[in-house]
Amino acid sequence: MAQTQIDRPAGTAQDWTIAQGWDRYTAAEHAMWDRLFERQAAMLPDRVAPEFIEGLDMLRMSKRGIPDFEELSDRLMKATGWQVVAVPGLIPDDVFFDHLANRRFVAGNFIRTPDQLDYLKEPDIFHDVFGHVPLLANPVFADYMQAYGIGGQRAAHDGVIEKLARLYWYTVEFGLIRSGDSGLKIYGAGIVSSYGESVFSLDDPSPNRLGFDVKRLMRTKYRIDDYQQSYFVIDSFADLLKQTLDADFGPLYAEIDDLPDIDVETILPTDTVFTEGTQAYARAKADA
Ligand code: HBI
Ligand code: FE
Repeated sequence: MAQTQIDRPAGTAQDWTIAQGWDRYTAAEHAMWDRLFERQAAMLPDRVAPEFIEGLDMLRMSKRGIPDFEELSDRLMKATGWQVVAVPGLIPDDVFFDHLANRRFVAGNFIRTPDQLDYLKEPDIFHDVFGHVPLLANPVFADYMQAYGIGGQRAAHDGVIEKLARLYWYTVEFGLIRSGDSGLKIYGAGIVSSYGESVFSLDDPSPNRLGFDVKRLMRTKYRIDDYQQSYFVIDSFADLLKQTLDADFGPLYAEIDDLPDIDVETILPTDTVFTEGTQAYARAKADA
């Protein structure tokens, strides 16, 4: 996440965007999208926040094949004023924040190959579009993403960007939500786009499931190489937006600046505990 320097590849615009090149996708690439889509669509209805399914429907994402960003942006623009633009891969933090602050979501235009079905290092179009875009059709979540971008633009120095990246990680990428009486649901794009983690994050006894708290999240380390050891549960998207906007980031950093980082599996006395995880999965992996 908090990166030092990436060079802008030839052929990218000043803002790192490129043409999606929808006409260039092969039949095999479209088939890969359909395969991933069908696998997730079959298991998500009981597991995902209803707002995600509403977004999928509103954006007509069940249409076969890799979505065309122009068509997707037309629909999204009508719903919440967001657009989807293509980039070649990870882009520098400041450029990323600038896009979000202007309600543009950046998505990789490439799709994983069959040997990368369940794990890849750089986010591909399935993660970026299937995982992230449906919730951008929700007005409250759409505002949260923009607020994050604006917060990022203000977060000049590195230590602070790291804290902000943790908030993004534990909400936008790996967040859980309490959904009425129906219990915990997933909404984070990293979970929603992952077959294994869609099950693990909700059903496995291994990870902790803890109440959301902005300052706590900003101090919590995270892992990028495997399933999370702790997930954080929000009450609603409105509450997520409110807590972040109220915090206004600035004063918040000062408050937590002297406090130590929190390890991935720690439960604090002040945490709201939905599940105290066994951590059996992570320990078995560590011993292997
Ligand atoms: N670039 N394409 C892309 N996608 C991301 O999710 C992304 C990025 N650059 C930076 C970044 N995320 C994060 O480091 C920020 O949230 C801090
Ligand atoms: Fe992502």
